Amino acid sequence: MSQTNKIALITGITGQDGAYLAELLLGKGYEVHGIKRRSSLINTQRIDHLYLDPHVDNSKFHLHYGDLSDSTNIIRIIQEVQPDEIYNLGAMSHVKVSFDEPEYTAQVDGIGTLRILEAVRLLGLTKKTKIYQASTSELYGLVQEVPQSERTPFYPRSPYAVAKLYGYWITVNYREAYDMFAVNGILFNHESPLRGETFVTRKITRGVSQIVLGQEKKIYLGNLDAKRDWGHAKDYVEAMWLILQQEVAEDFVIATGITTTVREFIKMAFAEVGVDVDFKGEGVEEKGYVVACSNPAYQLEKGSIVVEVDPRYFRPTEVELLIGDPTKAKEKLGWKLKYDLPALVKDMMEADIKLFSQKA
Ligand code: NDP
Ligand code: GDR
Repeated sequence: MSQTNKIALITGITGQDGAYLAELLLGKGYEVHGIKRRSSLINTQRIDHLYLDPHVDNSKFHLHYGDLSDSTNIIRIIQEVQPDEIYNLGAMSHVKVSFDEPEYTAQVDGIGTLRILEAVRLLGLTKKTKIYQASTSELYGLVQEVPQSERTPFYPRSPYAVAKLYGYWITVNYREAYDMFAVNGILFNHESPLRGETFVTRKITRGVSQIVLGQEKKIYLGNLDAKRDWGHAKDYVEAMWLILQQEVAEDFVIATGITTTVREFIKMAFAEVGVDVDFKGEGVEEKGYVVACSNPAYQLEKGSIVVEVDPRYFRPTEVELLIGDPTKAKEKLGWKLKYDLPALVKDMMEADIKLFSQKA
């Protein structure tokens, strides 16, 4: 692998994507700086393995306290770091929670993006620093067309998506107004063993693991009909990097091109550990039950209910169907997927079975 002496700054470094991206860039020889929020408990579990004692010479990984709601620290950190590349991954990223915290979400996900762009402009770094904005398939919201591409119109359906719509357009505007290398990756859902515990895939792989290990009886979920285009976060951070290595600043859709219901994901997760699950009933009465368990390690009774619908997880406005068209990314970036959905489910299930076996 070719080595570089570039400097990258990552907001949201303590999150799923931040952790994988930091690892990827360190592997390429980058000096990596990350912005982390102060929290009352340590929140660096996903990146602890990358962190060397800062007192040791030649450490290429540095963390700075900061917050996207505070322009002054953003300006100060960018001035200190003088990054070649900024990856703006920091966000209040939970769609359902954004209905409870709409103003905060707008501040961080929308205006936070402006703070990064404006800091780069004010510091005179427009020719030096390339900026990646973490845009999202949630921008498409209410279905206008499928599959969704760079040309599909947006129709956001949550305070999160509306805030990200501002982030998308302000990035395009700064690119056009100031000739900055500022680009959007419109990423469809991507998951991994590092996925936050309250997103649906991780909630399922954790729940299934706890159920088969006898630690829980059921998983309570919301809309089982929702369809998502799920990929692996490791593949998606590779795309972020490729997008910033281009000569021309352009926006890209990153997706697998395959969509699957939440219900099907549940079946796949149970099947991974040898449990056949099916569903019966309609709407809030729908239940998932065990048809058969072929794994002698687990004692699951045939007919036992393992999934129930709880309306508390429904959203006031839902995004029913996402399916992305990654043609442009494949052709222009040469981006390739290493994980398909079965490989993703396998990776997540193996990690969660291991995690909860240790807790037993
Ligand atoms: P996570 O929720 O795992 O991580 C979000 C990161 O943002 C965390 O490091 C979090 O810090 C940080 N953060 C939250 N609020 C602030 C703030 N006020 N100031 C600074 N940092 C903050 O998200 P992902 O890693 O999954 O996603 C990365 C980005 O990509 C997000 O912007 C998300 O909206 C977007 N995205 C994600 C997709 C996905 O499927 N994963 C798809 C498309 C877009 P802390 O650890 O302290 O909470
Ligand atoms: P999403 O991801 O909203 O697509 O946003 P999430 O995993 O939260 O929901 C996906 C779909 O599953 C349905 N669902 C549930 N969701 C959660 N969280 N919990 C449940 O119990 C549950 N039951 C059913 C949801 O209604 C939804 O339809 C993610 C985030 O990472 C965003 O930051 C990112 O921009 C988008 O993906 C692309």
